[in-house]
Parts: sequence; structure tokens; C-alpha cells
Amino acid sequence: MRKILGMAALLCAAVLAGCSGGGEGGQAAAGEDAITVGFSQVGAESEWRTANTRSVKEALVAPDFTLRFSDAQQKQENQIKALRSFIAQGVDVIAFSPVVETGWDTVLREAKAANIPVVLTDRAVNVSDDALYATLIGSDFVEEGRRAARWVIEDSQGKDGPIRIVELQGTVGSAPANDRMRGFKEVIDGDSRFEIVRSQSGDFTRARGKEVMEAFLKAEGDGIDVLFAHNDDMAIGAIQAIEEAGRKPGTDIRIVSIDGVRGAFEAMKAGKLNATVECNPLLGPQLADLIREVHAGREVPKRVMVEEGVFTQDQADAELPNRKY
Ligand code: GZL
Repeated sequence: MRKILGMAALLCAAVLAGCSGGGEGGQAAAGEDAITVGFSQVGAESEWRTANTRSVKEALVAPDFTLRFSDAQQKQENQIKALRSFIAQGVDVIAFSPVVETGWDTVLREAKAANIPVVLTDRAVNVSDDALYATLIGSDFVEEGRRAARWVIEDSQGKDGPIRIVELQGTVGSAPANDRMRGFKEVIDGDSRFEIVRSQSGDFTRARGKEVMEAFLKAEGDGIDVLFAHNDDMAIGAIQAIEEAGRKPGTDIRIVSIDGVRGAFEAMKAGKLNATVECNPLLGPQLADLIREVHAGREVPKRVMVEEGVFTQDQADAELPNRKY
């Protein structure tokens, strides 16, 4: 099984900002040449996902596209069912964000046999043959993990060890969880002051993030110095748990998370979150352009990235009005 990370080419964020959406908004009728796209979305588990869905739906509109959208409620079996339904309907292109990395070979072979090209968006897959999909557009999750760790090291300047970290992982088996964990560990292991004392999945949701943080606090008492959450929603849930335990989030426990959603900027403005690593969900316009290229049979890069930054508490107030998600 080869982890598919080919970085054939980079399309910079300018393309993201500059490219057109999928035709005009509003209720225009689908044009006779409209591209019928079957889109299987992970679910509606986080602010990031909500923004991503909005961006996709705003880009894949008539008259250029006919969009058939399916929400998998974070279950792989629902995504496989949706892909099989799109194949049966004979859509022109399938696009999806795979909830987990493995288990896709069979259904992707069925799409290939039906001559329906597949575009991956957001998350990667682990397949035996990368010809089973045309391209992947999404973030570099390993680098996001590294950026979170670099912030922790920077934030801990002048402090002696041991500095005890707890980690709220994303959905088990998902590319962002696997890669963010790997990138974070790769950097943090380079500094002997740090120890990851607990690491458990909160499934990218606020509710589970709060529950798991409650368990961490019960088990570790005052022995937690840093929380690394794989997304802002779990961090926001954990902040509630930290406050209910009578401790000050952002002060007693330093917190870094990933996504850069509006809720994270509000938490930073309130002094409860210390940093968020941006993961841009607004992939709709780039996805529309890639689907056009793939449908026309033109070559596209195997891997398309978006550019992202890191935002800290001191920037929150000024940046909040600029946030688009
Ligand atoms: C990342 C995306 C992740 C977000 C979470 O690209 O797959 O899934 O970080 C979301 O908020 O649930």
C-alpha cells in the first residue's frame, strides 16, 4: 500500500483566490453541457467542515455543474454507498473527502471500470495504485503538525522540563489525524523537555473533545502543561472541560490547535486559546477548476496544495474581521 503524497506540482493560494467559481450563483438552470458531479462529504462534524461544504456548494453551481451531494455522517460505509450510487447514476465526475485513509481500492476500481474520474478533496487515501484517482487537492497535514510543535517550542522558551503535553487526535485512521500526529511528534521529539503523556481521539468534534479532556484532567490532575488538539472544535470543547475543572485555559494549560475557524479566533481573543494553525477549507473554486480540467481529459497535477499560515493570540483581534470561515 503506498501512501499517496505525490507532490507533482503546487498551485498557490492565488489560484484559490483568483479562480472563478462554478458559474453564477442563484438558481440558473443547468446548462446542456453541465458537468454532473457526485460529491460525498465526510459529514458536518466541525466548523471547518461546514465552511468546506459551503465552499464546495457555492462553486459547483449551474449552469456549469449539476451537483449531487451526499453527507456520510463520518461513516465510511455511507461514503462507499454514495460512490456506488454515483456510479450507478453515471455521473461525469466523482469528488469526495475520504473519512479514513484505507478501504477504498474496491469502490475506486468500480469507478475506474465505469470510466468515471475521481477527484480527492481535503483528505488523502492509501491505495495500491494512485491511478485510481486523478488528483488530490488539500492541505499538508504533516506540515500543520510540525507548525503546531514549533509554536509549542517557541512558547516554552526559558521553561525547564518536564513539559507535559496531552493530545486530542482527530478521527482514528483519517489522514489529518495520522499526519498531524506524525508532524507534531517529528518536531517535538527533538526537544527532551517535552513528553506527550496522553493521546486519544476526540473525533474532531467539540463534544468528544470535551469528554476526552475531562478524562485527561481526571487522570493527570495538575500534571498537564500543554494541549495540542488536531482541530479547533476539539480545543473549544476541551476549554470548557478545563474551566469546569477550575483551571484557566490559555494560562494554566497552553493550547494550540489546527483549522483557524472563527471560533478559534474568538477563543484567542478571550485569552483561552493561544494559537491556531490555519487549514483552509475554502477549496471550492480550485475544486471546480480541477473538475473542469479532469472532465475535459486534460492533465492535472497529482497533488494540489493550498497555502496556509499560523495565527497567535496577539493577532486575533485584528484578524477576526478578515476571517472567511
Ligand atoms: C482537515 C479536515 C479536518 C479538519 C477538521 O482538512 O479534514 O476534518 O481539521 C475536520 O475540523 O473535521
